[in-house]
Amino acid sequence: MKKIKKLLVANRGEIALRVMRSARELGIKTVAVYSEADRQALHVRFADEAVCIGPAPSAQSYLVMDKILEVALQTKSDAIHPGYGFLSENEDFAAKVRQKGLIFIGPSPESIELMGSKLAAKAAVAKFDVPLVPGTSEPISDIPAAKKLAREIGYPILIKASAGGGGKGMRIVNAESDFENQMERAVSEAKSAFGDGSVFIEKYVTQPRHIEFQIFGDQHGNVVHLFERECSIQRRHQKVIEEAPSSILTPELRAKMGAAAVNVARAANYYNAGTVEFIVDENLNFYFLEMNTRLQVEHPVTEQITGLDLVKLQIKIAEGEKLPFTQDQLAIHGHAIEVRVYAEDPANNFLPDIGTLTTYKRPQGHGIRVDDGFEQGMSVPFYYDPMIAKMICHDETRERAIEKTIRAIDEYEITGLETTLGFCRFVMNHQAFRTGNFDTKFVENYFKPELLKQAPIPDEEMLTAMLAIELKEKSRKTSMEPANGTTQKSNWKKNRV
Ligand code: MV4
Repeated sequence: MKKIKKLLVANRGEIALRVMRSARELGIKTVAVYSEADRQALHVRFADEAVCIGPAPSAQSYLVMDKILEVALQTKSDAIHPGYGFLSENEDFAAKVRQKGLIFIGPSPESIELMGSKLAAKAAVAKFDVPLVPGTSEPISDIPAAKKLAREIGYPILIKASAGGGGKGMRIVNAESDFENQMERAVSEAKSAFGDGSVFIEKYVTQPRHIEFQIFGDQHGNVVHLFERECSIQRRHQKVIEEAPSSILTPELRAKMGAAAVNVARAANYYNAGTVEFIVDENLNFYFLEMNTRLQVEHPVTEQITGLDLVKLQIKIAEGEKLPFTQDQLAIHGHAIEVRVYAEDPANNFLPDIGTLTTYKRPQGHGIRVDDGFEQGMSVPFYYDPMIAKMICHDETRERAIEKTIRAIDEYEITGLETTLGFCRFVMNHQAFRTGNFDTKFVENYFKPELLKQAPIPDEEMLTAMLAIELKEKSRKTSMEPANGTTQKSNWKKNRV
C-alpha cells in the first residue's frame, strides 16, 4: 500500500478538473500539464502546479509520454491519472509509468493490451461463459473459407478489424456477392489505419441497443459491477445522451448481464474502473462487444445513481485498498440522464462549430450537475474534442429526470456558437425516447434538422402515453415490476412509432 500525496493529471478540460477535485478532497496535491493552447485553461488554474508540455497539437503535447513522465518525476508526483482519450488506453504508457516507479491510475498494461485486441478479448471471455455474437474468434483471411462461414452465420454480416473498436474499421455485408470486395477493403483499411490487417466476422445485429456495465476491481481479486448505462443515442459512433438505469432491463436481466460483465473483468485479471459494452437485440439477447479500460465520459450517471465518487474509488484502488463494498451492498437510487453539450451544429450534420462563448450560463437547482472546463468569454479551441460540458440530471424516476433535463436545457444559456442542446431537447421530447422504444438508429430514424426549428407541442396521443407511464410508475413502486411494462420478453421494438 502506497499513499498518493501528489497526482499528475495527464489530460485537459472537464475531466482534468473533475479528477483534480476528487484528489483535492482526499488531500492529494495536483499537477496539471498543458499545451500552449491551454495556458488560460481552468485545469491549469485549478491545479497546485502546472507545467507546459508543448505546442497545441496533442501529438506534440498531451500524447508525448516521455515529456509527461519527465514532468511527473520533476514535480515528485506519486501517480498519474490519464483521464479518457489521449494516453488512457495506451499499454506502453501504463507500463512506462510503472517502470518509473509511479502509480498508473487504471488497470494493468496487460489488461489494456488484451482488451485492445478485439479478437484476443473475445477469445479470453469465451472461456468465462460470456455470450458473444455468432461469428469467429479467430482472424480470418482465406476468402472461400470466410464466405462459407458467412453463409453459415447468415447475412447480413459485419467484418470488424481486430485492432479497431468504437465503430472504427467495421463493414456491413448484405449479400455474398458483395463479400469479397468488402473483405479486401476491410483488410487494407485495417492495415493502413492500425498497422494490423486482422479481421473477423460476426452476425450483424441490425437494430441493437447499446448497454454498458460499469465494473470495478481491486488488486485483491474482488470485482463488482455498478449497474448499466444506456448509450443508444449516438451519431457517428459518438454518444450524445446516456442514462442509468436502462428502461429495458428487468432486475433478472440486469443480474445476468452484470454477472457476465464481472466475468469479462475476471477473464482479464482486471482491476480499477472499466466498462463492458454489450449490444442487446429486440428479443433481449445480449452479446459482449468490447471492454473500455478507462474511466468513461459518461461515468457521472453511474455516480448519481450509486452515490459513489468513482475517481476517489479509482485512487483508493490504485493505492492498493480493497473495494469498500460487496455487490449486495450496492443499489440503484433514482434515475440519471447525461446530455453532452458539444460545440457542434446539429442543423449542419453535427459539424464542429468553433468560436467564443459570448454568453455561458449554467442551469442550477436540485439534482443538476454540470461538469465543464469553460467560463463565459473563453473560446473552444479547435485542436481538441469540441465537448463544452456534460449536464447530468438526477431525480426519483425516469420521467422526472426527463422533465428536469428539459427544464435545465431551457435554463442553459450559450451564445457565440451552435451547440447540441437543442438536439438534446428534441430527444427528450420525442415519444420514442419517452416511451423507451429506441435503439442505436434513433438519430437516423427520427432526426431531421428542420425539426429543431419549431417548438415541439405534445399532442393528445403523447399526453395519453405519458399519463399511462406515470400510472405504471406509481403501481411499480409497490409491485416491484420493472419500468415501462417490460417483462423478460420485451416488446420495445414492436411498439415503435
Ligand atoms: C456491432 C453491431 C451490430 N452487430 N456488432 C459499434 C461500435 C463498436 N463497439 C461495435 N459496434 C457495433 N457492433 C454486431 N455484430 C453494431 C454496432 C454499432 C453500434 C454499437 C453500439 C452503439 C452504437 C452503434 C452504432 C452502430 C453500430
